[in-house]
Amino acid sequence: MAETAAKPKPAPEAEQDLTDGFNLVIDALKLNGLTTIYGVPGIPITDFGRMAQAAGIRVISFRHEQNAGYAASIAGFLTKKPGVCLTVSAPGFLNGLTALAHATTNCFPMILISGSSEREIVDLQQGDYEEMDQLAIAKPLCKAAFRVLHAADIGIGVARAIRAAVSGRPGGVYLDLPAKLFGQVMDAEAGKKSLVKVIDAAPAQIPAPDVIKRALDVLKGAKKPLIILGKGAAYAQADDAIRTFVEKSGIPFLPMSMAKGLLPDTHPQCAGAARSTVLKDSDVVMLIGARLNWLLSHGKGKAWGDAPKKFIQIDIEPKEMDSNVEIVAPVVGDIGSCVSALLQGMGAKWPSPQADWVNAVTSKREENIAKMAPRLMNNNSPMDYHGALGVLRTIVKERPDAILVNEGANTLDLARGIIDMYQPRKRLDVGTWGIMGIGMGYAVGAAIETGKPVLCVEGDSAFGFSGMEVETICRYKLPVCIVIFNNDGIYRGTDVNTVSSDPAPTVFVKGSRYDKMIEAFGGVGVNATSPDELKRAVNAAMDSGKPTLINAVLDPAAGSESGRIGNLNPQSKIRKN
Ligand code: ADP
Ligand code: TZD
Ligand code: MG
Repeated sequence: MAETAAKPKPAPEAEQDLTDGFNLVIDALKLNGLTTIYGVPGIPITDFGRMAQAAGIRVISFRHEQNAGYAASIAGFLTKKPGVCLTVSAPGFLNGLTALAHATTNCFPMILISGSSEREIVDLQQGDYEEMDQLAIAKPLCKAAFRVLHAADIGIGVARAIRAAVSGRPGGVYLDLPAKLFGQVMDAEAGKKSLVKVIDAAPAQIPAPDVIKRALDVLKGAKKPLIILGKGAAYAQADDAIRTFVEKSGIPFLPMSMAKGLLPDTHPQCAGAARSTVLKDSDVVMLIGARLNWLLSHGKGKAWGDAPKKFIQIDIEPKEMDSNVEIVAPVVGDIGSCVSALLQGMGAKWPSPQADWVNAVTSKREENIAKMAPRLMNNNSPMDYHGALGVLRTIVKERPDAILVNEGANTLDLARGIIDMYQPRKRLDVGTWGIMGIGMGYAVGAAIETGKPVLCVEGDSAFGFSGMEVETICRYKLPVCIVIFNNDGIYRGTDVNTVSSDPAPTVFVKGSRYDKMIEAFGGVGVNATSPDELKRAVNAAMDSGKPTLINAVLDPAAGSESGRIGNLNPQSKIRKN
């Protein structure tokens, strides 16, 4: 009888333990310690997100891929491991691509993983769902781009992506995973063996002794030396070596924006408040993880004065040397190894720089700080930038481990100058491109990666680029306090269009209440009209850790066009109106 008959023996392949593309990608990421994914779900990666979450990967789901990408990029900067962003094909991929290019430009390690459509259809351009040759489009915008077609190659694909992202000069890597790959099945044991745990992903690059000697000789010959610390120095996490080197040398140092806090801005050698003086008057400049790009006026011209200058540069990228001016002592290697070698080469005694130079820098700095001080204490309502930033400056001083995210024009330039930083990698901002839109992505990434409270100081325009992610911040209950410097527009809220009823291109709805936005998602909204109110609201937010958005009402006339970079803003001399 049927029910008593012995069951047929299962076919050998059914007994076999199987895995597939979904599982292999998850296993490959986990094996390499990549345990957070920032992204937006959809075909073909919806199930992947669920499975990754079930496998213990933290999956942070955003409202727009660009913000997920920025979160991944800043995760890379903060951790030295590639931040992972996951998107769907064509439009999702393109949304993430801006962030991938941004990561590459800023030298942050990041991997953008995008699902893609069927190769056979894409290559014949037959109109597949979300058809796009993503690999070809990504290639010129990142450091490396790979596609995996066989499940057995997933381990190698992920390993190559990791290595490309973090070795040498860090940057963005694109990994293309076609929909069909996820479902490909293979033997579980063979799958496991195919995975690669990347060993020594970012090998130390040690400079030769003669290179170190050359650099120290130039430094020793200086009368007015200057050290410039860039975000590469912050990224390198060689904090102790850098601090010891700077202090032992006695040389004034100038931190670039995201290098602020590597040594405290209140350090006696900090020349942040004497920037124009040290650029102009120095005779030897040592760059540590900073490029001579537009942010440093390319190392020449008016900002650098007429006196001849010698440049020493420490960078992991050999091609960076002589990119703008001659580098008389190139030191190619990783900052940790280079600075340690310099320290060793300095020996037990190193001559301090000449007292008149150090004193000149110190007195300029004290003078500028004293000039600024009274402006920071005003309690004007509506607020101006100085009144509002004065209270935020004190709050950051009292909470030095909080992370500051900052974007805007005036809001950026003035906050950078006014808010002192005390610890490394606490200031995250618009970076090399001066990009608007990093705000909420960075806030989420920083909160997730560090568990620290995050204070975002945002221009009202800047905030608008990523504002919808306040829902994400509320959904994940992140300790993020957003302060919007609301001056009714881009640079100022006072422009008027005299020829039609349309508003001028730089202004927004007057008196907007951004604080209401976060209330829609259960967060705390506050409207602050004076520095006192602002201070109370920020402190309450930082104490409670509750997602908070403070609409800081600024005088619409307070800002200036393009903030501090008005010199880059072309203006017509033959305007008709
Ligand atoms: P900033 O904008 O702060 O001036 P940049 O982004 O222009 O800084 O420069 C950062 C530099 O640091 C890049 O040229 C990059 O190659 C370099 N860099 C990044 N990480 C390291 C590292 N670990 N060792 C040496 N150089 C590094
Ligand atoms: N788009 C992108 C992606 N990046 C940009 N930098 C810009 C546009 C141009 N832009 C700036 O350079 S600053 C800025 C824009 C639109 C906004 C400035 O207004 P804000 O700040 O409200 O953020 P302030 O305090 O009013 O100056
Ligand atoms: Mg504004």
